Amino acid sequence: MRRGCYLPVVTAMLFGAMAVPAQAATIKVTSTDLVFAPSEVSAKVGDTIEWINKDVFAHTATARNGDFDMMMPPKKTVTSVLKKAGTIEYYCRFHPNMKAVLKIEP
Ligand SMILES: [Cu+2]
Repeated sequence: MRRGCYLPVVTAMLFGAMAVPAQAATIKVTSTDLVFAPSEVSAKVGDTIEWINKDVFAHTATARNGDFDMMMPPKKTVTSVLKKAGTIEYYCRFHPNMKAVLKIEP
């Protein structure tokens, strides 16, 4: 009698697993007083980086190898999904002393 109930539940679980890749994480990088924190982040391809700018001026997260160039308006949060593996040094184009590293595993 309960047999009919199982199939839709199992199907929903399977689709859910496919829609959301396992272990995808959201990692926060905060810019405060001209400093990226944490200054070194380990992530994986598919993870999302949440760039949180707590300063009253704009920053960028600009990869030295050209992989990304995120603009962070003052007091705003922007997100990007990591697409390529590698160890990427990045900096702020407006404040070149702001530097940090993103280690992205495949
Ligand atoms: Cu800056």
